[in-house]
Order: sequence, then structure tokens, then C-alpha cells
Amino acid sequence: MSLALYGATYSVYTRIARLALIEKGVAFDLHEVDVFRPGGPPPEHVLRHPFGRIPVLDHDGFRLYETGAIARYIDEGFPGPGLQPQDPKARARMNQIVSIMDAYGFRILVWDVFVERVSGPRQGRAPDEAKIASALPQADRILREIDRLHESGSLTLADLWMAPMLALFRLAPEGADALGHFPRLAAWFDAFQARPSAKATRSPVEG
Ligand SMILES: N[C@@H](CCC(=O)N[C@@H](CS)C(=O)NCC(=O)O)C(=O)O
Repeated sequence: MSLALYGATYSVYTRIARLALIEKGVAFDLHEVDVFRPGGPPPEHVLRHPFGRIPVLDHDGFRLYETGAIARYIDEGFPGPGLQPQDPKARARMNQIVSIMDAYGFRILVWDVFVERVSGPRQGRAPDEAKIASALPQADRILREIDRLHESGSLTLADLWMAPMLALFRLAPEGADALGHFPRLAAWFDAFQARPSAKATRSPVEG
């Protein structure tokens, strides 16, 4: 059996797929692809992913992109602890959180706050203060909702979506401050960060 994941250690979505694989105990090889290199994604990667994004999974020639599809395939296609609750209401909550993080979290927490405040300036770009200021009330709304909806207990896909985005958001001082307003969420996040899978997939920017 060969299982390859094309992605990057800096990538939030690659991290989600890696977390799913590690938590299931599935062996895989990570092939680094830099989609942000000058000139755009490598042409061979666009053959794998027509939208030029990461990650892409290749399981014995079965190619899959979109992290939601990848994580559910890993969970359903391999033995190991289940990452999706059987109870319909609990599963619906998990899927709701995954959708919130995809639709709002990635843009607001990662791009509008982390990239503007932390990664852009590290690359010599001045932060767009107006963008950060308008993102913060929306970030508060996201944290409030995931704090309200998330059930701590056995690990699910909701955890795998929340943690990588919060890890970057928290690197911005505004992000650390905002997370501090939600002590239950902050405690869950600290516990998640202590998991071997989280340690093994830490983003290079987390140091
Ligand atoms: N909907 C995609 C999103 C993946 C995504 O946006 N990945 C980022 C890296 S974390 C990427 O490839 N960005 C490249 C770009 O925006 O051009 C998924 O679920 O896999």
C-alpha cells in the first residue's frame, strides 16, 4: 500500500490531513509542494489539483483533493479510532464546525489576522491595519460560536479543523488576546497542542 500526501508543512489544510492520518495511525509520505512559489504552483501539481491548492492525497493511484473529502476518506477507509461521531446530532455539530472553519475561519483568522500581522511583516510587508481591525469582530464571532458548539470529549474532525487555524491566529497578539476571552476553548486548545500528532505537525512559523 502506498499513501502519499502532496502538501507543505506551512499549510493549514495539509496539517489537517496529516493530523487525520497520524491520529488514525496510517503511514504516509509527505511530498513537499510550494504553491506560493514565484510563478505559481508547479505545473505537475496542477495536474493533481486543477485549482492549484494543497493537499492532494494519492492512495495506490486513487487521487483525491479537498481536505473534507480526504479526512473523511481516511477516517472511513482505514482502521483506527473513529474521527466522526455516530450520533446524528453530534455528527451534525462536528460538520457545522468544520463548515464554519472552512467558510469563515480560514479567511478571517488565518489570512486577515495571522498573515497580515505575522507572516506578511516577517516577509517585509506592512500589515493592513484596516483589514485586521475589521476582521477582529468577525474573529470574535467565530470563537464565540465554536466555543458554544464544540463538545470536548473524543477527538473528531472538528478538532482537526479548529486547532491548525487557531494555532496561527494565536501567533498574532490580537489572536492570543481574543482566545483568552474564551477560557474553555483556550484550555481545549492547549490540551490539543500537547497531543503527539499536534507536536509532529507544528507549523514552522510556530517555532
Ligand atoms: N478547499 C481546499 C482549500 C485548500 C487550501 O486553500 N489550501 C491552501 C494552503 S493551506 C492553498 O493551497 N493555497 C494556495 C492558494 O491560495 O493559491 C481544501 O479543503 O483542501
